[in-house]
Amino acid sequence: MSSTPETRQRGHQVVIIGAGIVGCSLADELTARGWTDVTVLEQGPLPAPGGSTSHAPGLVFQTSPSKTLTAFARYTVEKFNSLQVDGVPCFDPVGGLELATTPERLADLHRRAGYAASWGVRGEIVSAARCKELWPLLDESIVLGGFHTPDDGLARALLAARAQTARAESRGARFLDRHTVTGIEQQDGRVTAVVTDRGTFPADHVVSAAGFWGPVIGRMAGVDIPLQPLAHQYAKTRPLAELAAAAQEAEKPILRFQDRDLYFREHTDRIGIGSYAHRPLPVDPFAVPGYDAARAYDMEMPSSYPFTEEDWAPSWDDCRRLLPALGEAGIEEGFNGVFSFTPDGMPVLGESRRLRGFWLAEAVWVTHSAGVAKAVAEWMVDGRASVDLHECDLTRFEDAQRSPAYVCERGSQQFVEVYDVLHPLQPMERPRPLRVSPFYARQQELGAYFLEGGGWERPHWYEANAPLVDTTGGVPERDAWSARYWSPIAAAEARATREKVALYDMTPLRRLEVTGPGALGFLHRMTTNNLRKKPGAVTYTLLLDERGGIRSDLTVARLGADRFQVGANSPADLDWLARHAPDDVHIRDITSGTCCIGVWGPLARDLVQPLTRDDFSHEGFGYFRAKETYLGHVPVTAMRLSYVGELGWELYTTADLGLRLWDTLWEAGRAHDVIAAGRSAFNSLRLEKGYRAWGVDMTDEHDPYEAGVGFAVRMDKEFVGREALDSAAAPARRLTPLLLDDPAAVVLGKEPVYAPTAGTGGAPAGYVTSASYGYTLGRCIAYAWLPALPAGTGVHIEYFGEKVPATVAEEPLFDPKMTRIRR
Ligand code: FAD
Ligand code: THG
Repeated sequence: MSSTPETRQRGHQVVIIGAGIVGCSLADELTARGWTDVTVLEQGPLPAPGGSTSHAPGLVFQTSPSKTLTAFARYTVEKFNSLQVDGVPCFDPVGGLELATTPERLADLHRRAGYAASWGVRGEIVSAARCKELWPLLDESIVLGGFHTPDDGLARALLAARAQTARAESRGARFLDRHTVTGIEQQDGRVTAVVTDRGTFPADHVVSAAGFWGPVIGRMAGVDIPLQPLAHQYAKTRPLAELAAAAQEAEKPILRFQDRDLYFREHTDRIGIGSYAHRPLPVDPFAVPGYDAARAYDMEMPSSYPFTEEDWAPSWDDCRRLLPALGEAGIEEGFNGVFSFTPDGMPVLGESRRLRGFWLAEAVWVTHSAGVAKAVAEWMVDGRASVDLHECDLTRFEDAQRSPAYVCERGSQQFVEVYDVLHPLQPMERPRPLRVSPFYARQQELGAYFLEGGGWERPHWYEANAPLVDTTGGVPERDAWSARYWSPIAAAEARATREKVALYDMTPLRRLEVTGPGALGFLHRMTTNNLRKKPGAVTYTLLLDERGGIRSDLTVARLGADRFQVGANSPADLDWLARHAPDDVHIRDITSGTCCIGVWGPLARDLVQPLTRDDFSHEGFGYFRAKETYLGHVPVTAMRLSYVGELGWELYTTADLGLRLWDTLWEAGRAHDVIAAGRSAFNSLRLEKGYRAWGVDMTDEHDPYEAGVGFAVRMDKEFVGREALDSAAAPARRLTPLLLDDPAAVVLGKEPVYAPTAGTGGAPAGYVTSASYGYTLGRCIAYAWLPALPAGTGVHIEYFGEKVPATVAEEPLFDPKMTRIRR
């Protein structure tokens, strides 16, 4: 191969840092795809180099609230089931059993059974007696029930690493142990080589699969890797008389006792016990040495610290309570093993924006390792993975979420909460507040109930609106779970928006400024709708990838000939656009320096018009138009659109003038009974209008037609993804609106949906994406991915194990003629 810079940029020379389970799996997946020029550099000795993989007890519980994580785990199980070394299989499908000893946990297990069904994992809720059958050592008198997943089990992580190493080597990969990476070389924003203590290795692509050493490798590359290493206790009992006859390494299901933050597995006649019950034990990755043969006598592995008895003691009592036989045996050995935690508990994957060719495959459990490796290999080779990765994409962290202080605090909290019963809306408690809009003081005065998203404090409702609550029974009572992070005030705020006017803080909505002579051509080519409109036009349009999958939905406002404001979703949008932008286009994230208020409701025009000399009439300021004007003293960019489906405007200004804008609107609104309204009402109103939320209702796994946003696609122009849509088959599945039959019933999202004619072998036909009570409709709305079903079809949604009847509805559910918005 010639080594001119041009060809090198397109080369496939890969260096993987780290030969733990992730590095080895990735070498296998890359070489399987024809990228065979792969070098794996490992500081420790193979085959047990001393990272987290070297002592992982290998429990694989596949079920997770995340569809993507569950898909990773399912692939890992499938793959490890097919691998063996010298006749020893890499996976033991002993099954999994999660126990409930409290009613809250039992309810949560039903919810987890729902996730399992939604994402395709076999599992059933079982009685305490059945738990005892599966695990005879249990004291079933403290058990209320369990969740049994027969396809879960034990991964032999080191063996699986070896099996995958052998396959990768047979295709040309090389594994070099005792090579410590000390530097990453780069030129013009691309990686060029990896430096080790034993020479330099040229590379077109470098993947950091260094486990909890990730931040150290990141620093060499100038890239933040937001993970926190924490030690976690694992211990083995002495041999148990009850297991003396054991012939296998393990026979009983892997066991979780989440109520006491414990898990268990068999090691032939011993029991292995892991605990998350102790205080977080953060470890500084910069202070952890690599494997050192000379020190191996006092430190077996760099990732294994001495057992701290005092942290173990309280858990031991819990262990004996659950498994009384342990009392006789006692603990033989234990250690504090280190692995990675991220601020949101998800892996960190993808190519750095700062350094092209530098990839991360970090913070990955054994459970997800093969799935992650497959996805990253697809991403590197094909430009995209076959599953939606937005929850794992390293770009998801905002600047304010990458400080070491934040990463440590949140990572430690993830450790604490690993087994907690977590409500889908439950925010972390610290560090808060981190990001606040300029209206924060006013929101506090109005009694805002804040939740957190993307580091932002976001009002969900305002106690000040409590007097507006309908006490005549208009809003049904809720079960205890769905009543959390909810208030009937949301209903009142939704009604006030439909009847009068409300202010919504839209500041966290991501805003990009796109400027330059090439801006129009660039945005037109990158997105699906027609953007060749005069300044003043706003367009709803889609970002697709080459395969026609929805990367995002955007609003693009043309504010000047060469000046656009883009309303976007995740930080990945900025990354994607910046990657594709030619030199004459400049893209800037202006979210933090600006703010936005949505003024929506039938009285919005009466509120805003007196504040400006500009014409805000329907004729003077049409739907999906933008104007730069003044409201009182405040320069604003006004856009006439509304995610809640009412007349009104999004009003943008700079952060310094935000408070003044709020006060101006508030004063002018008094005459119209203006209120401030929160996200809870907002989400209800947008679902009534059928507006999709990217990342929840649709992702890059979906094309625009099945997602119901085909109206934003213009096939008479060129755009990224067009070819794929040309050949797209008629959609077999659709994002389908459901209305729950019982006006008092609610669901929350991610529940399985069963349809009479679809789904096989008792499997669900699909799953819910978003759900909210529709206060105007008087029914709960649930959007679900389902096979095409005619309106009127009866289905049922499983909520905490209960079958909740629902009916396929016709879209949009509210104001189909758009009479409320276009007037
Ligand atoms: P590692 O296995 O740590 O591999 C990274 C490699 O990179 C290391 O070998 C290291 O030597 C190498 N490296 C680092 N820096 C350099 C450098 N500068 N130069 C060269 N090489 C370098 N997960 C589960 O799914 N189920 C479980 O039951 C489970 N239990 C666990 C119990 C304990 C006690 C612990 C500690 C972890 C457990 N985990 C479990 C987590 C799991 O072990 C890890 O998430 C996983 O092994 C990480 O794999 P990895 O390949 O990313 O990292
Ligand atoms: N405001 C702005 N930008 C945004 C959003 C926003 N970008 C990201 C996200 N939200 C985009 N989502 C939508 C979804 C629907 C609409 C606007 C943004 C919408 N749709 C109308 C409809 O479907 O009938 C109009 C579509 C059209 O006329 O083409 O209003 O909240 N600034």
